[in-house]
Amino acid sequence: MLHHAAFLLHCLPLVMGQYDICKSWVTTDNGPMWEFYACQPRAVPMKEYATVRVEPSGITCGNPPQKFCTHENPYMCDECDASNPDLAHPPKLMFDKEDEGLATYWQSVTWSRYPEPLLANITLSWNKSIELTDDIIVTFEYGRPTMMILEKSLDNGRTWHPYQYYADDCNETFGMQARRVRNLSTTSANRVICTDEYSRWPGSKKEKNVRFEVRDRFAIFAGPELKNMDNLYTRLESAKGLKDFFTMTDLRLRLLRPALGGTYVQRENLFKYFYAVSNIEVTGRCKCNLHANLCTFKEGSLQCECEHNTTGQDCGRCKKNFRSKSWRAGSYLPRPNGSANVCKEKLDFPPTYFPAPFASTDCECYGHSNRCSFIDFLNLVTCISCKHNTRGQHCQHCRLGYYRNSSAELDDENVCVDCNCNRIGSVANRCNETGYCDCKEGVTGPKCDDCLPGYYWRQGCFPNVCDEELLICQNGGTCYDNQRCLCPPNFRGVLCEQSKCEGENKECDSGGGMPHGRTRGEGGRVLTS
Ligand SMILES: *[C@@H]1O[C@H](CO)[C@@H](O)[C@H](O)[C@H]1NC(C)=O
Ligand SMILES: *[C@@H]1O[C@H](CO)[C@@H](O)[C@H](O)[C@H]1NC(C)=O
Ligand SMILES: *[C@@H]1O[C@H](CO)[C@@H](O)[C@H](O)[C@H]1NC(C)=O
Ligand SMILES: *[C@@H]1O[C@H](CO)[C@@H](O)[C@H](O)[C@H]1NC(C)=O
Ligand SMILES: *[C@@H]1O[C@H](CO)[C@@H](O)[C@H](O)[C@H]1NC(C)=O
Ligand SMILES: *[C@@H]1O[C@H](CO)[C@@H](O)[C@H](O)[C@H]1NC(C)=O
Ligand SMILES: *[C@@H]1O[C@H](CO)[C@@H](O)[C@H](O)[C@H]1NC(C)=O
Ligand SMILES: *[C@@H]1O[C@H](CO)[C@@H](O)[C@H](O)[C@H]1NC(C)=O
Ligand SMILES: [Ca+2]
Repeated sequence: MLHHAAFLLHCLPLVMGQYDICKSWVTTDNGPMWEFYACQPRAVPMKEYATVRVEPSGITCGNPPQKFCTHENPYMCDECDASNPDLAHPPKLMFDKEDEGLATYWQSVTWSRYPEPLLANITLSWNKSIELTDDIIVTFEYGRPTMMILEKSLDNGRTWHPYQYYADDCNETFGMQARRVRNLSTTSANRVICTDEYSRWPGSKKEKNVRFEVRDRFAIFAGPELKNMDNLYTRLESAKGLKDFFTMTDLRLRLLRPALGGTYVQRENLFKYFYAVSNIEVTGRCKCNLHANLCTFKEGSLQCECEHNTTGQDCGRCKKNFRSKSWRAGSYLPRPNGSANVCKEKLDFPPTYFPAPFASTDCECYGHSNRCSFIDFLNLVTCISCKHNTRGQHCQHCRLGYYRNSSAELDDENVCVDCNCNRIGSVANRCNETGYCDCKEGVTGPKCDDCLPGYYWRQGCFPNVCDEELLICQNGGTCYDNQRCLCPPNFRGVLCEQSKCEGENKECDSGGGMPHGRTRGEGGRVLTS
């Protein structure tokens, strides 16, 4: 029976299939080998791994001991005393296990300095990127704040971004229209909104929770029951910034105004205005870039147990000697097992080029070569036989006649695009970073296959002989293909500007313009330049 239970426990994650295994030993036509999958750690309550800071100093009640009362009954009062464990309300009570019926909570001082605002920051830091998988739920005792901002940081607290605004009147408080996450669409799923849902007093009496709605945002893609996870995972991979929206290293609650219990602050009883937080629930997982299914808490910090020959706190790098391709995060796609995008070992270095300094240096060729050689007198390692039209020490440049596709990754096989310059119109098959070729005189267009105004194309661009603007055929001549004027019989010259009756052709009559015998031989001849 026990054995059976253990077996079930082991199998459960496989049945759920939410990217919980990183590799499996499979038998193929070529014998047994590892097959790799995208994998991620399980979602867990993350509050247990956070360090918390409450600011400003002196905001926690009880030092000195202080009276506080409730909104429901302003005569029902109690005392906060930091020196008495039964009456103290330190920050750690926001993270303890709640016994049923008896809430333990952090509590602030009361608003005795009204009308100066009562401000408090509660900052949770993980010193590690984590990804939310469920709603953040902050539980307030004695009423929810009427004004609050949830902020997050992605860089261990160096920069902060608003995550959600909360107010009983969003427009008045933050100049934002009140919205509901449920009303967001696929294109606005990562929009930062202001909501009044958790801040109005009538609801505040019974309801204690303030939420950051992760499930509702997921539901925009996966449907109300989160049944269509395929669509969610596809979106997470493809929609810009969507994954990052649910990622953070730190979270901060900026408490800006406590519950008022009505429309106005009663100056004569400021003892009933304060913040009290009994729990902060943050459900998520370590971000391991889909390269680990385990995350451990060692010496006070979270660390992915990286697979796929990756390393780093978030498995964000390839291990040394596994950098024949540049690092890539695993992908949720294709469903159901995703792509592992493992780091590959660098292969077959020509042994003759293998002196000691080489081994300690990387052969990084962005996947365009797996061979390097060591150049002794320069003391550097360089890729050799770069493929895919690349060149350079790390195959990081494009060969002459190719240009870098700026929207493709450096390790993309198609990163170098043929300049494809017109052979006749261009000076050489060479182009700049945006694919523009160097054109000969009179030629234009990205590929040099067009003529500038005033030029016509004929195995290259030649200046117009005639046109409609500057080089107009005269004396009734007509312009043919910009190349020549078709002149009336009595005129000649490039632009038909010369009368045949001038000079020695004295036999022409000046006014006539009809062909005479003398000119018959020339009849129909057109002049070209
Ligand atoms: C809370 O944090 C913000 C930055 O996010 C800072 O500007 C503000 O001064 C802090 N407030 C207090 C009371 O420490
Ligand atoms: C944060 O994590 C890094 C990497 O694990 C560790 O080196 C550093 O000491 C940690 N910092 C703090 C303040 O815990
Ligand atoms: C928002 O507030 C401004 C002034 O504070 C007001 O002019 C505007 O009508 C308000 N908008 C809404 C939707 O209430
Ligand atoms: C959400 O959408 C519903 C239906 O479209 C609408 O009645 C409601 O006013 C919207 N709520 C908010 C806060 O925008
Ligand atoms: C590195 O990857 C290879 C397969 O590419 C695998 O056989 C090996 O076990 C991996 N090594 C580590 C330390 O994960
Ligand atoms: C996904 O992984 C499971 C478990 O390792 C494996 O049995 C299954 O064949 C894989 N499916 C695909 C489509 O690769
Ligand atoms: C550049 O790369 C992007 C992304 O791979 C691709 O969609 C696009 O077609 C490429 N452009 C050219 C000119 O090859
Ligand atoms: C490439 O050349 C074109 C045409 O001369 C120019 O418009 C473009 O700015 C150039 N691009 C770069 C990156 O120099
Ligand atoms: Ca508690």
